[in-house]
Amino acid sequence: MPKILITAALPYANGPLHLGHIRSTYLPADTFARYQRLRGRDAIYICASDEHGTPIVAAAEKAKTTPQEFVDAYHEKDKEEFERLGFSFDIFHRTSSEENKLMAQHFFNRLKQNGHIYTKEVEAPFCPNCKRFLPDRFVVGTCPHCGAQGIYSDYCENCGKALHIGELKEPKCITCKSTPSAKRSKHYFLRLSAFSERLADWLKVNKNLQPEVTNYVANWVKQGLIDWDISRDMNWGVPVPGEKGMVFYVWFDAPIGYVSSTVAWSKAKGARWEDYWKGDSTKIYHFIGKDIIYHHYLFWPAMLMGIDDGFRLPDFIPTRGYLNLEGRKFSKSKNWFVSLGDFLAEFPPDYLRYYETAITGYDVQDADFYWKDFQQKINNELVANVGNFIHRTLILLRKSCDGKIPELKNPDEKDAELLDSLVKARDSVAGKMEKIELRSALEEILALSAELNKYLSAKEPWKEKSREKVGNCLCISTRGVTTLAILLEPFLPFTSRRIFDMLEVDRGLLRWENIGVELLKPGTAIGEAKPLFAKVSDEKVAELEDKLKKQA
Ligand code: B3M
Ligand code: ZN
Repeated sequence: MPKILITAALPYANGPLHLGHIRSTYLPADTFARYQRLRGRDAIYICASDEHGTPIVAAAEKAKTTPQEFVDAYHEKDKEEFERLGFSFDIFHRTSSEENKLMAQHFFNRLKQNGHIYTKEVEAPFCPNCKRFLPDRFVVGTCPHCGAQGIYSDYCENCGKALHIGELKEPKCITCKSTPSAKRSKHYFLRLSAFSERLADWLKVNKNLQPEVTNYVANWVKQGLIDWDISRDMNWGVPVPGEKGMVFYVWFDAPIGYVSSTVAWSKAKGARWEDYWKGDSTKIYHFIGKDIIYHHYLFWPAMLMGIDDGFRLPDFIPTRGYLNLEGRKFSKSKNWFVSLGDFLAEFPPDYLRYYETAITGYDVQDADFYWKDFQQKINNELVANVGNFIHRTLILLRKSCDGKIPELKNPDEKDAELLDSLVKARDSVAGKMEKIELRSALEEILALSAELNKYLSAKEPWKEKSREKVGNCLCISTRGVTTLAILLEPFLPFTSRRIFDMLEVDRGLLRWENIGVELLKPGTAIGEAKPLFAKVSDEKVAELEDKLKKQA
């Protein structure tokens, strides 16, 4: 079995996490990682905070603090919020780490040795008023490709293209709004254009990539790739070896952060990081949002090809779209957002995990977060289907069997059918999980839960006179409960553990192979049954809708 390396895009340590990032990236990656571990595979889930570049410096300046203090605070905050959602990173590291500095410089030195990096004098935007160079997000203007306004100078968030130095139209300094002048400066370039053919080939042969994405990335390649400026005239970042006042562009050292964070993890574990990054017995999955396609489908693979150091190219780059809120774009500046903290003050983390998975396909479609839709899904699916079945089973066990697991004797046809359904669901859900079809796997689990509900209702153990029949029904239903708990673990890890705890089953038995298996011997007493979920009330929904409108 190959090793599995799972990464999620590194969040900039420059502001609170919002529900959109969770949906497109961290949640699907976590669900997938948890599934792989349940199967007993050697899977690691790697993330870090992205702490360099103008996104950080500009935000720190605005907050009148230093970049260092700023990233220290957000690194801790993000880490804590991720933990509250149950994201099971094997490491949540930092791109400002020593490991990342060394790895970024290693990439640079080798790429240079291999002839892929050269220097060139460029006319760099310089603010005469602020007396500094204005890289990337220090300048806003109009996209030369699509005409969108208010665009930063390194990337157009409207058309998705990476922008190059001097390309932005009508540039303005973000601090003083004056028009920058040009000042000559020496920059380092990666010969991206020289990789065009290899990149085009890879986009074609790697059938794991989403065609809806590779189609237009291939088109970018066809239109001609421009060599990539990887250095910046500033002090915050990884220093370019042998230069003063010059650091790498944040997008040079950020993806390297995936590797260096694995290095940091491996040191702590006594493992070999190369086993997850190099050779044929590993598979690499980078989960991202659609705003960073250019960087992951072009820059990063070109770096991996150019370094020629045994690195594998990405096997999968699961790419998902944006999340809107009540029909409008999430916007911090317009106060149209729900922060993670706000959400978790009202509801358990598994509610968010459930809802966001239920509205997210394996594609770049945008989705919409509506409080009413959230309520519907929680009440009709989680509460009325899964919660109801589990609660009914445990209550009936108390009432009819003294809270002890009955024996299975002479199961009838319906009983046998149901036991068979558990095993069938295991294999079919697995098939979907392997393909990262998470929403459809979750739908299938809900369908199994509905079938279990139906079985329980049809059997009517509360009316049944035969002890044997009652016992069989509740024994099988309990097996349905443990099966649901295992199937749901990647999606609802907190709920799964609660179910196991309620039944007093050892959490160590939360393993895929235990689906449909007898985990509780006849005669075992189960713990107290408490409802797993509570309904979301109409009043709560009205209050949250109202709060959003008032804050905007
Ligand atoms: N920090 C952009 C973002 O937060 C960037 C991702 C880096 S992944 C290597 O969307
Ligand atoms: Zn554009």
